[in-house]
Amino acid sequence: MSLLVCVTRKDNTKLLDTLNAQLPDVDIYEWPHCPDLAQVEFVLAWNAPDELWTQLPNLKVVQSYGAGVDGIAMHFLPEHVTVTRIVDSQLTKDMAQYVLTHVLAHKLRLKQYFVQQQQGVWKPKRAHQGNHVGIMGLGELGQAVANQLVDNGFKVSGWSASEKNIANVATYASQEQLELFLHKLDYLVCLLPLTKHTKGILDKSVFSLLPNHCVLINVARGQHLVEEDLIWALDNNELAAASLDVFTQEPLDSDHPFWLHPNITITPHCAALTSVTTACEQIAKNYLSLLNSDKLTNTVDRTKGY
Ligand code: NDP
Ligand code: OXD
Repeated sequence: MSLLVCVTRKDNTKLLDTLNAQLPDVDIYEWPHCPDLAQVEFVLAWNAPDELWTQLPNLKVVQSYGAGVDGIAMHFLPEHVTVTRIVDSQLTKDMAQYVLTHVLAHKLRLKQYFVQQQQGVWKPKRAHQGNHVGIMGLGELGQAVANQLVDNGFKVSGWSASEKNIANVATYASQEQLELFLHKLDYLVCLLPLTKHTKGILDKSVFSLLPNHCVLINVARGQHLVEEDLIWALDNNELAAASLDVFTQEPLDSDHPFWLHPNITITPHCAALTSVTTACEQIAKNYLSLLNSDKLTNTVDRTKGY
């Protein structure tokens, strides 16, 4: 049995060194350099190409090299294949701090003062008063973000597929309660997984239900957002601003209109980065669990797709 690493668009030197150190007796290969794909039972994947999944007759486990599993084309995988993902307390803390920072940056008008500084303009204004943050997705990350915001004095609402009960958070569930969830928000944070139900969810219809001073923070996936609808909403005063960490195409094209839009803040998919060290501990543990026929950790519900 061997372990195949198919992590694309990243430098995998440290990942492979750490994995080899954690699993010294295991044959670890990096796609596409694998002498016998029939020996592969465990794949570590990130943005793996579709053609990989049809070449692995003995595949048993696909481990995502991140919290999201949308880069694994699950419809190619036989039903018995288990999919797992990274759940890491540091990643969760990083996400909570990223969202708090972007809410506060807007509230305190930091972008505006940055522009004023470049122009030598002295023009103080009171901070934005809106205090109500709505979070789409109340999973590992959404709940941590909710708690961080509550701890910092914000009024927090959350929306998820199933009902939740979270202290000091007003919760809404399912499509029926989406409008109710949206209509009084000052900030909308997207922390949904990317599935066929959530693709394109951040569109004109959602923006038109939000107050027009609302700020969008998308830290989930670029494909949640209909990009032209965001530009339309910002240019027509349907939304005040957006902080975007994720994009349909990454890296973002150098001529993309988001770069120069005065009301968009861009970060390069760095809100919460996978730590090689903690990820490798989880990967090694899951690999050994497969070897010993033990239960794997952080498995995904394949019927739900997250
Ligand atoms: P989880 O799977 O733990 O949580 C997902 C949440 O979304 C759940 O509360 C779920 O509801 C809810 N949800 C799913 N589908 C729907 C739907 N159709 N309608 C309403 N709610 C829905 O995910 P995580 O919190 O761990 O991560 C969320 C996403 O964040 C990842 O999938 C990834 O894309 C992104 N991410 C981004 C990073 C970055 O650096 N920018 C870093 C890490 C992750 P329920 O609880 O009822 O099932
Ligand atoms: C993840 C990410 O899903 O970094 O872990 O986006």
